[in-house]
Amino acid sequence: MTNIQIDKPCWDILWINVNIVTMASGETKTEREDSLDYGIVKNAAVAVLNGKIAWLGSIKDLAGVQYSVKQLIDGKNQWLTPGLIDCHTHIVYGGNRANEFEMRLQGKSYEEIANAGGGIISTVAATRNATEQELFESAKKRLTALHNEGVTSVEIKSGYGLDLGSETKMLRVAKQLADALPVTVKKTFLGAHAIPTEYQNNSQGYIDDICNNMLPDIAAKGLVDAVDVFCENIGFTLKETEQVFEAAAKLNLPVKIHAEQLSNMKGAKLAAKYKALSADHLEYLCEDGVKAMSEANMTAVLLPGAYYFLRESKLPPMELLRKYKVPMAIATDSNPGSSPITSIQLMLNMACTLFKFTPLEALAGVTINAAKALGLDESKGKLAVGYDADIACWDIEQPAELAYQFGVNPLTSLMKEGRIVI
Ligand code: DI6
Ligand code: FE
Repeated sequence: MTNIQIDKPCWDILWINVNIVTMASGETKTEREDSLDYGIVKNAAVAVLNGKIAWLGSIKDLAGVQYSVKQLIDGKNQWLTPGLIDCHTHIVYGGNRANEFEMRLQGKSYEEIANAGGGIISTVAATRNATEQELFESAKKRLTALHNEGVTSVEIKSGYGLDLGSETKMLRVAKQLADALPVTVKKTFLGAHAIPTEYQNNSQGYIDDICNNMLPDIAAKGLVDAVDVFCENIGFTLKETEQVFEAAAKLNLPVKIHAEQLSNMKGAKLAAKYKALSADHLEYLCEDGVKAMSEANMTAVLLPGAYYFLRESKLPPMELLRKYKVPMAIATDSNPGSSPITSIQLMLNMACTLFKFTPLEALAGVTINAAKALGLDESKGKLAVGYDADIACWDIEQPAELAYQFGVNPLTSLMKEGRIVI
């Protein structure tokens, strides 16, 4: 009798003695979409080849597999999750706004400070004055802090330059960060974040500049993955938002929106018309908007750090988002004004304590659903064969611990596209 010769794979790395949280659930596509599950496999193994997950499953099933491997990692019964994804940040900026924090505690509101020329505009001045190197150095510290907590992908928005040169400078820094650290960076153009002083009382002039000049130029340089607008009573109107979305559509760029953070402007519904990747903040979102988001297959990005730091009291409509099965992501919104926070682990905790997420929903919010908010859900956000080997290893006894406690960092190792980076 002759043995059938099977080409046995030679894996780069094999994790053994691990418990895995795949975040992949259900047998059929419909089930997968409708149910959220940790997708736990205890006593598991994960094989990595060419930066991708090549095999995963129970160690028992591994016995029936023919393989060889270059490097074996003993996970010592720790837990693996997908690398975490912070899908909404503004980490590139000059200066800080501790002075405004002090003013708020003396009784001024965030809107009052913004209307008096502080707020976003004060960070714009500091960002314009900063050199590219200075912006890079300060943002690198923030990105390193996120990375040290298990983050392997991040979104970075522009929006503190508000002119062609300065917005380009910010997005170039975002690109340099991707080269400097083992983190995937998605770059979002947020030129429509505030009206710069040059265009005071001429918001239409600024929108025209964005649509006809800034966005096409920056997109041509390959510095934009998506386009965002701050649609708000202290930001841009629905009509202005739509003009920016039209300009993005012409360039085939996906859109996102800051909507319903301080008031209900129906921004999420408008974004649904443009099949936006996500609508973000959403405390004031109404049922109409939730329905529209659900129909457009959008992700809701909720930002507990901004809610906490601004001492807001209106909660996002969690029950409606659940009812209409809108995937919910969470993110740091890391920025100098409303969320000077660079801890994704704190967001996991706050999503539960402030927004009533379950620990499972919170973890989905920084993995599978965060990937969807960035259009990365075909390659990142879960542990599955063919997906990128972005893997975080945690010294915990159960996955709920990731949201339950805060302060001691349980991350023991981090893999980025097949490479151990921590
Ligand atoms: N929403 C926010 O929470 C941040 N930007 C935005 O559009 C605030 C930005 C800032 O205050 O600097
Ligand atoms: Fe934001």
